[in-house]
Amino acid sequence: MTGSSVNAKRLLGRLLELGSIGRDDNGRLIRLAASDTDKLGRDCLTSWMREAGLEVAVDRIGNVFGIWTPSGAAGSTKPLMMGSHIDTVINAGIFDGCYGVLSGLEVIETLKTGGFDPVRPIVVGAFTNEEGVRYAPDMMGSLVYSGGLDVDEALATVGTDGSVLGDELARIGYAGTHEPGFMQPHAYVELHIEQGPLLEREGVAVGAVENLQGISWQKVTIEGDANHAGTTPISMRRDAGLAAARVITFLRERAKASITPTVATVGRMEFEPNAINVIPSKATFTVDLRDPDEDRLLAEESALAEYLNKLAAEEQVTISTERLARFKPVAFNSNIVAAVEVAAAARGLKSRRMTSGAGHDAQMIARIAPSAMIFVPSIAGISHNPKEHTPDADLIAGANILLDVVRKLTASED
Ligand code: HGY
Ligand code: MN
Ligand code: MN
Repeated sequence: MTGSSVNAKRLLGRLLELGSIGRDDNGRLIRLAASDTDKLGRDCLTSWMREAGLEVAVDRIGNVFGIWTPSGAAGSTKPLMMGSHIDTVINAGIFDGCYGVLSGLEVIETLKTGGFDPVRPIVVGAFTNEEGVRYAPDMMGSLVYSGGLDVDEALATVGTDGSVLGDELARIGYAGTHEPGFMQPHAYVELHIEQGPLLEREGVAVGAVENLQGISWQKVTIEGDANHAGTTPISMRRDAGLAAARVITFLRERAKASITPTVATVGRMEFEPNAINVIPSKATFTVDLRDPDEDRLLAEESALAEYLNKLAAEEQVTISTERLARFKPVAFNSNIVAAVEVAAAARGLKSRRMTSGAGHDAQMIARIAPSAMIFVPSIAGISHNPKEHTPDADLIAGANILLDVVRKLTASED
């Protein structure tokens, strides 16, 4: 039957092509939100969308949508939406986010050329700033789209490089005109690499993602006194660097002792004056706390706050914190999760229900539409790393599951 499977060669070729865009002189893939390289990625994606005959729409926060409205769907208002992101972290792999966007485009092209006539429009979105590396919070474009953050407030966000998001979107030509949320999805399905070890370890091809853990991001600033590394006795130091190091070990010990799969990460840290023979006067760093259980996440946040107060007294430093992002755990739509399992079984693939450890745009779109995710295995669970890899057969299998689920969700008005 035509259109019963995606065009593997086209999808795999596009993943490699998009994955080659935005590499620095050392070959590292870096497409931070609203940067010049993000523009190049966006330009490539929108050219593919136009070649596929889709209407391309960009909203005010720069979310990009490829829209297919076939004759039978013209009257229907609520589209079936797929999506993810094409912005990356620093020195990224080529699949995180891009796989879901390109597979969504591939599904539309396969259905369109296969003569399928959906009852509703089908859309694929690439949401702005999912990674949150340059501008916090992460999942920003989908958060704004789902009404969780005012668009003008988001556009005013100052980045880690001092840039302003709205200015950068205008500079790269992606400050769109559509109001975020201009298309309220009938349902949303996101295909993504697992970015964890479970599927590979269990030899399961498909993850039917039923929930996603809560995320807490904050910036911590510790201020002490610069002093001479050689002459200042330990007892007289107000060492911001030492205090920061104690926070890292505190977080690790708490996470290891937690009764739930709590994770804690200090991913970014800066010292001032950052000199080999000067006791740091200031340490600025980020804390990323996550837990599938909201009460546990709250408990971890208050345990950290309490520890920071104790630490400030012990090390005679001052400590301040700034919230950067806070998202509660999200449960996905059980009917769509079941549809993923049925689709996998129909193709003779093993699937398992699972929780997402990573944040995703589906976490935000679930606020406005029934949503769910499909995972495919990540080799050794590696992601946010150029070694990120998923075998071609798994990539194509996942895209075919997305195809089958989308076909089911648009074959009739339910
Ligand atoms: O942080 C996350 O989980 C996602 O990669 N933005
Ligand atoms: Mn992602
Ligand atoms: Mn990511």
